[in-house]
Amino acid sequence: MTLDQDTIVAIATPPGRGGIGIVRLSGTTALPLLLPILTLDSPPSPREARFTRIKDPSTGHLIDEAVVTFFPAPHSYTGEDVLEIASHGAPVVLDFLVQSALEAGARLARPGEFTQRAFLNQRLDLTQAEAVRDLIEAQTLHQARLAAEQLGGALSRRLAPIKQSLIHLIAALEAGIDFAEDDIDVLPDHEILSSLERITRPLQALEASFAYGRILHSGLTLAIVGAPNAGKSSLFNRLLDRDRAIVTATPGTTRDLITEHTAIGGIPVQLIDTAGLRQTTDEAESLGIARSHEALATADLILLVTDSGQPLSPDERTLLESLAARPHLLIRNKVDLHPHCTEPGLSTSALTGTGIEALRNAIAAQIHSGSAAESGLLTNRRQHHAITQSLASLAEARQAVHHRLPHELLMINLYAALQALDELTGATTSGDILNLIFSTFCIGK
Ligand SMILES: Nc1nc2c(ncn2[C@@H]2O[C@H](COP(=O)(O)OP(=O)(O)O)[C@@H](O)[C@H]2O)c(=O)[nH]1
Ligand SMILES: [Mg+2]
Repeated sequence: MTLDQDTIVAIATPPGRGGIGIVRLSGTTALPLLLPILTLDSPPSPREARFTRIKDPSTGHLIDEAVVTFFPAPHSYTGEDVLEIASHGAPVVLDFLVQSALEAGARLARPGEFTQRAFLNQRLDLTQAEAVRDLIEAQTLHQARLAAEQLGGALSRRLAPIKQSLIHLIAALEAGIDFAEDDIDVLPDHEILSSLERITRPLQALEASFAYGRILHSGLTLAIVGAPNAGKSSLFNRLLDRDRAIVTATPGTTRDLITEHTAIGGIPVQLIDTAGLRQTTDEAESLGIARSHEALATADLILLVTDSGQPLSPDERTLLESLAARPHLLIRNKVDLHPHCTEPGLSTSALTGTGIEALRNAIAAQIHSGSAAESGLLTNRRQHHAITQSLASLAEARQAVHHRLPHELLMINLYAALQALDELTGATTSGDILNLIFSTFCIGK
């Protein structure tokens, strides 16, 4: 993918009316293109906010007041000359600015093209470019913080020493191959294997971070299951902070899955209320129960709600045992009726609110468990794919050493492992992958 020389223009603020709207231009003619419609008596100094007026050159009429800021290359977001005009956020004014730039020779920016140029001018690597999108799309402050870390290069920094070790190994082996005739010792196998081990171990840790990074990035699903009348719908409403699901004293009220979104511990959570699990001859209810089982099978986290007034039923015991290997919480609800309940599990009262805060904390703890303040996580499939590819090539490399295959074959695996890491940050990526990534951006970013 190569950089084109066009100057691009787009409205950088969201569609609609606002106090301020910003039009952004990037490219060598970013500044001169719009000078004719501004009333500046001298060109703006670099990175200085300058007050100006916008006029229609054909009539001389004033249209708006604005603040312009000029960021000369290379110290700008894109690495090119960038001009930002902040006018009042009237769509007609913003359109006039864009139209004027187009008539003067700019072209409309494609979605994500500003960030794409930043990448092509090496202002950002690919993981950082993805972080720009994640930051814009963040639903919680926690996600924004994670994206900001990645924008700051957390993942690239974590990767750098691993990549460096791999390059070192390749260089050592290349030297061994090139100078073989000159009697330079090739690396002994055990040293190659221990180098491979030093590269593989941190990559495996990185790969494992995807389980948590994926949840941080996209949120998780939490299914509330249990026997009829245990208080599932009441807890669902409590966690949502509103009366969404119907609550009655009649068992079998909830017959379909009810799904709503909330955030717990800074993570977007898709809450699913389910039909109570029991034997029934009612057709609608049994279809609902089938859906409960599906939700139970696919949820990232399960709340098993039980009545604290009774010991666990045989069905509840079986269900609890089947959840042993999965993230789950056992809830003993209706403690307002049974304040002396000493059964294991989290005591709650969906009626009075007792224990709900503790439940939220327990859910947050489950979500964040085993991920102590790790930074530089893999947060999307593209990144995860690159790491698994690299690990697969390293495993082949290990096999090549074990089978005492010629070093030329080992090298092929090592280069493949390096290339996969390059793709993660975008060092040598094909245009197709790039287009795919940037096309998911919105225009003006
Ligand atoms: N006393 C008391 N009643 C509750 C509590 N949670 C739910 N209930 C009542 O139990 C009945 C069933 O509640 P519901 O949320 O519909 O249970 P579900 O069938 O599991 O969804 C309703 O009459 C609720 O008002 C609680 O913590 N304490
Ligand atoms: Mg219900």
